[in-house]
Amino acid sequence: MKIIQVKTILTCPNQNYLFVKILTDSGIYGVGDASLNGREKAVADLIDTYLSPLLTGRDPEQIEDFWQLVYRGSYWRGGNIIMSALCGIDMALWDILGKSAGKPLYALLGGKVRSKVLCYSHVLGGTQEEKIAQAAEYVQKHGLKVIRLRAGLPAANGTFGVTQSQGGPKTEPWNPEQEIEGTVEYFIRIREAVGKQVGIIYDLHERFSPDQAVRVLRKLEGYDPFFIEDPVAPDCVGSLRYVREKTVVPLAFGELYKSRWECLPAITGRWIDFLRCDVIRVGGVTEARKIAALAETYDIKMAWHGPNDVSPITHAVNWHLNVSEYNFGIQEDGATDGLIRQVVSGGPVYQNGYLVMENRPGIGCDIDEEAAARYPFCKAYIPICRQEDDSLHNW
Ligand code: KDG
Ligand code: MG
Repeated sequence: MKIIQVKTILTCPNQNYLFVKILTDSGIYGVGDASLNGREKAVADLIDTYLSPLLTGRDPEQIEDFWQLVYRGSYWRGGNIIMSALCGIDMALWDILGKSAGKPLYALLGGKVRSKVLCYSHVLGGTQEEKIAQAAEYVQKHGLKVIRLRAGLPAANGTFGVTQSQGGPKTEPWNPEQEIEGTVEYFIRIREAVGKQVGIIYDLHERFSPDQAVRVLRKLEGYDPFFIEDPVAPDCVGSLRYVREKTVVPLAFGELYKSRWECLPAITGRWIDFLRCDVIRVGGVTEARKIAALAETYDIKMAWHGPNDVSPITHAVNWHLNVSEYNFGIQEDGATDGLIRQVVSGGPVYQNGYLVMENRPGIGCDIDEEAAARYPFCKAYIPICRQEDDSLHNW
């Protein structure tokens, strides 16, 4: 079998996504997700200009060799743009392998060790009252066992998310003292609303300094968080160690890591309980399974990043990893049931607090290219945060 064409498909069904479709001379094709929120065109250009010519004429089964060719062969290693491009291709190659073997991806990864996937969903809503009502409703209506809250002035409207502001990024305020108080108050109110049986996750989104993070986490210790996500930024490894040494709250970390090597200090130091890498950001299935194996070695559970800015293809890949990896913890399920469902078919669906998926060869998703063309790319930015003195802060 030989690769005859590599296509990039950039589409904006409410939110930009970048897909890769690899066609072979056997008629089998594979699909992958290379979406990188706010920088999609840069990834598409890398694939179209540099990577597609390297793929054409190759045997699609040489997945590891192609991964190494892109990672090491370009000399300039890693980074979000290269790794996202690599992921789109890597996923499509695994999809081709599964389809040609007539097996779902999880079977190629060693087979199922579980039948369904525990997941958590986001509480969105506007005011704190609306969010509290929404949390209780989610639990009741969808049977969710775990819910996720997020940083960003809980009492204010629309302070989190992706904007399609053509002129530039939307600016959101950041006031750490207000946020520390708001986070703790919000968490306690949600705990009271949903009871002890429901797990609560709080995403602090890398915004606090180490000392602020410790203040929040210590206040939350008595309220049984399922885990607290990204209390500090990943740039300074000592920050995470500092936080770990000062709290017993379960910690989840890693959506900004771009490689196995970046994860290593947190894994070997066992500063975290859940590793939350994003499959797209680490270069696809090939790297994801190595990362999961490393985490298993150190008794750390996987909680793959699954926001709504990755497509149902990535949610499906997450699911295949989840059912086949021994050290699975929980799966984030950012809502994927908007317009994107017109473009991508397949992927996991809810069933009473779990994610299940139909048994199909490969990843189990397909792209409707005509539907994708109906939603052309629309430049968008991730918001930024500024403090009261106007200085920029991590969003
Ligand atoms: O594009 C940025 C999002 O992927 C990120 O903000 C989502 O933090 C996130 C999460 O945990 O889902
Ligand atoms: Mg997060």
